[in-house]
Amino acid sequence: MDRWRVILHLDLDAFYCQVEHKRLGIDRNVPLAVQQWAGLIAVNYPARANGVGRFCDINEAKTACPDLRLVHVETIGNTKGGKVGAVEANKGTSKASLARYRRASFEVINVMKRFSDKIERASIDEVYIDVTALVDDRLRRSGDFSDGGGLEWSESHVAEGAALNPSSEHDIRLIMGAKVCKEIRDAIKAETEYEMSAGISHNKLLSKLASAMNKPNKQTIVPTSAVPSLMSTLEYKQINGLGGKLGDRLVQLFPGLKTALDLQGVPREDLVRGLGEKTAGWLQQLCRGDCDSDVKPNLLPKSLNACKSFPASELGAVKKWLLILAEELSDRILEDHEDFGRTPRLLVLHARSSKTYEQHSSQGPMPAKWAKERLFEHAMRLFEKIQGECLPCSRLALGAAGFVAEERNMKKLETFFSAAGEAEEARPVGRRAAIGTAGGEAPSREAGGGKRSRALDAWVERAAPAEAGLAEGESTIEGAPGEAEWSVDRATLQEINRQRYLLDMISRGKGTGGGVGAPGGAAKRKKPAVGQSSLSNFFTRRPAS
Ligand code: DCP
Repeated sequence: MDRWRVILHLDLDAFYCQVEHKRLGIDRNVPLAVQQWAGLIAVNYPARANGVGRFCDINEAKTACPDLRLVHVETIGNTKGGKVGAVEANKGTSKASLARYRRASFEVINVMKRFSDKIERASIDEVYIDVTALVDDRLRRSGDFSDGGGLEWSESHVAEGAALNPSSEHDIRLIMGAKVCKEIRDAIKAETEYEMSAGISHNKLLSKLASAMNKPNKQTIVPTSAVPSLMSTLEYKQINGLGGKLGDRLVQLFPGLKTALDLQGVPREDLVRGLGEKTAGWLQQLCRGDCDSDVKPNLLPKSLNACKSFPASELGAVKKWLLILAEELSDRILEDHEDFGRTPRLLVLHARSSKTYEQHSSQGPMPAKWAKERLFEHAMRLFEKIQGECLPCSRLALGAAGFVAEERNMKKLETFFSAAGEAEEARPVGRRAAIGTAGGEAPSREAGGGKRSRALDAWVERAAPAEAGLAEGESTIEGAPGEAEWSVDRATLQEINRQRYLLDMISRGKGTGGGVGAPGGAAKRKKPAVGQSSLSNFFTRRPAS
């Protein structure tokens, strides 16, 4: 285990409930739950104390806690006389919209960005932050902690049964990480009102386990000395990645084993026989509390999606849902454009057949205008191509992908990504570390001028559609299509990849101009120099709508 790293996992407590408390001005001590149709999807801690849980139906919840305030998630749709608008929640005619929770999530991220530029959004309400470099800086500036003197961790819990050793340099790093974590949580509380629980450890696996140990609104440190006892009680299915199909396979292969420690005892050859060499090695590491996965900065979503599942439906109902999905996607594209100045080049449709349960996909150029009517027309054309295979249909997902930045909006993106770097620069000992989207490996920092241009060309040439962000949906879209199915031409894909490269450079704090990578200092930003002419053509060459 790399015990030099310090990784935080922050998780908003009863997130949707907090958003509704703030939006509606409801006191936080009032029991509250967020409802979606007949079920509860979020329950606040006062309601939990009264026996309300996500498993309750509305009547059970009301019986257990008569004072419970129920707030329905925002809904979108409900076509009336051809018009679309948000009206009464009705599962048959409308869909849930997460817009207000997504906005709240970005408010929180905006505060976090001031502290670190290595932030990975794991879901709408949880992030990993790699604060290793910040901890280095703080320790360097704060002097010698070799005797642990002056370091305080009373604001943090420590995993049960473990103790911090103030003369261990690794534990000192975690204590400093805990101080940073508390600062981040305090700033978020002060600026957004939202409360979070957090975990502090040396890797993503342990910090995620830690953040759940003392909820709500508390933080927990897991030092390596806690790992043996933690693994002896931890049900392996609770480990990130072992809850789903792989977990089921493990139950099948090794019935009777429950904890991570139990799995540690399985001979390697048995693991290899059942799961293959690679998975077996990875699993053995996980069961020892080890995980070398990096925090992958991913603040710019690669695609925007609107999805809906419904009972088996014929064409009439599919049209109705597509109109509603088009409305939601239109809002999301406009909001994204406002925030980041990007333009999606592809419209992607996934539809699931209720007969075969297979998902089919179809995609084409994004219309130039993003009004819901235009998206709907284009989506219908995409659906017509695959309707033979997916009618009756039980699920639709409409997505925007293949984003490019308009030249005039590059600045907007640079500003978005430079927030963390500039905050650091303002401090006496600054640091500008890499930040990136979760894209492919872009050419190295040292590359400059013509060298970088050649590196760019090579990278573009290598890039497959997946690297253009085309095949990766948000978690709501499964089964992304393969390369052969993409109906856009190779030139468009190459341009999208070229754009991805530029965005990647910007998002890594390298700017787009010749001053990129000046050692030890902020990147000077000039107008894009790389691929300038083809980019200019590209900006003016919008697809026909
Ligand atoms: N959510 C949802 N459907 C689910 C589970 C959750 O829509 N089946 C939403 C509502 C939650 C949010 O996602 O507020 C985050 O989910 P979490 O599992 O993190 O739970 P909470 O944040 O609500 O509570 P906790 O404090 O236990 O993390």
